[in-house]
Amino acid sequence: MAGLKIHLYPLSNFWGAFQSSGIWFVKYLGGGVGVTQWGISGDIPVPSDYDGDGKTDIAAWRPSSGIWFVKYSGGGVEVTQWGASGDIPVPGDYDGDGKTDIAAWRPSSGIWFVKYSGGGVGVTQWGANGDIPLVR
Ligand SMILES: [Ca+2]
Ligand SMILES: [Ca+2]
Repeated sequence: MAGLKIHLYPLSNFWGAFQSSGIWFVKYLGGGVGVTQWGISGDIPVPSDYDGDGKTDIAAWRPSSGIWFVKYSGGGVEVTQWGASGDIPVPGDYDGDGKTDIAAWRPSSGIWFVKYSGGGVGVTQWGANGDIPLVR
């Protein structure tokens, strides 16, 4: 495992560990563990509840192409191009419908690009290069 980074997450229904090679190790709060290959080396883990069922979905963002790979906890997969190389993924529920919205923040311009789960797009300039975007 030398050279592999592990990201750890406390999430709604599991503890997640994303290995930089693209392997997820999941420990469910209700018991049991899972190992899933989702993403590749270089991807950024962006787990959140994209389908709004109350359970976290495994997801990865690929900086080289800006493509999001979401594996819905309720079943199904979404592959969406959103953002570009150099952006920082900032998924969150911006429209308040209970489903996480795909979003990217561009450090060079400070612009937030939000793809609302309820439909439509939001583009907002807020912040500047060097800032760290926070989403809750
Ligand atoms: Ca979910
Ligand atoms: Ca939403």
